[in-house]
Amino acid sequence: MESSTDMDLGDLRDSFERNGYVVLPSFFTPEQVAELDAMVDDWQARWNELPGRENSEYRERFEVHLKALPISRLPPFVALFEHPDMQNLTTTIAGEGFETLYGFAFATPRTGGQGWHKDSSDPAPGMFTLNRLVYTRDYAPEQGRLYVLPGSHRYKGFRSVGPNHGHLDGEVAITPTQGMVVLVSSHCAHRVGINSTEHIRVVLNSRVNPEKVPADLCDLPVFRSGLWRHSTQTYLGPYPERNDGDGKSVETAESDA
Ligand SMILES: O=C(O)CCC(=O)C(=O)O
Ligand SMILES: [Fe+2]
Repeated sequence: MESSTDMDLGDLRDSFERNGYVVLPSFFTPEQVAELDAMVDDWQARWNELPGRENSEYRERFEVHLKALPISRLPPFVALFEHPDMQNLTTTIAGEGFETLYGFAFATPRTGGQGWHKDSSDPAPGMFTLNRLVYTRDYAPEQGRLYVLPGSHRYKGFRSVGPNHGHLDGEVAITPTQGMVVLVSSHCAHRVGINSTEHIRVVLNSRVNPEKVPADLCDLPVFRSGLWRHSTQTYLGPYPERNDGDGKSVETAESDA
């Protein structure tokens, strides 16, 4: 895993521009995430009564299964993402004048996960929403690693069609640990591995936009198996083009080994 803890902020920005994501293990201390971490146990205990389940077509097509818990107004969530270190980090990647959008806790139970996707489908440089992911505890790989595809933010969609949870050449697997922050461009392909344990896996995500990026950029995510519109909950069909971003078709498919 590429660790960015020791990088200075300029290197961090370069790494994000090159790869589409950065990983910062132990960005927060256990104490800083303790209050939010206690909520994970509470959600586990009350799982069946929690709202936030996904649309069933969305779940089946893209093999995304989770509950999106709206906790972004809770004081410990706000405090975490407004921490000066987080603000500084955010400014480094998204620039001064970034706009805070919305936040969730995404919880995946047994059989849950998220198939390969980009949260936005516009490939223009700088046209991204920043996913600011925070994990409040160590997770076993079997609870679902985060997979990212370095450099995929620089071309449209996916270079091949294939299984939602298939292996892609060049993928990087990240096992979440307590206090880890991962910043992922909405246009960098990522997936969450299927949870094969009885224990839920929770990620906190607070999204921000660089200045001038439309607030609804993530209304049109692109999955490896097609396009979706969140606002109308509709499937828009398979992704129309397979290319390298220069309009040339790509011959070499990613493997599904
Ligand atoms: O759960 C994760 O590690 C990634 C979450 C994700 O894909 C997202 O919030 O856009
Ligand atoms: Fe995502």
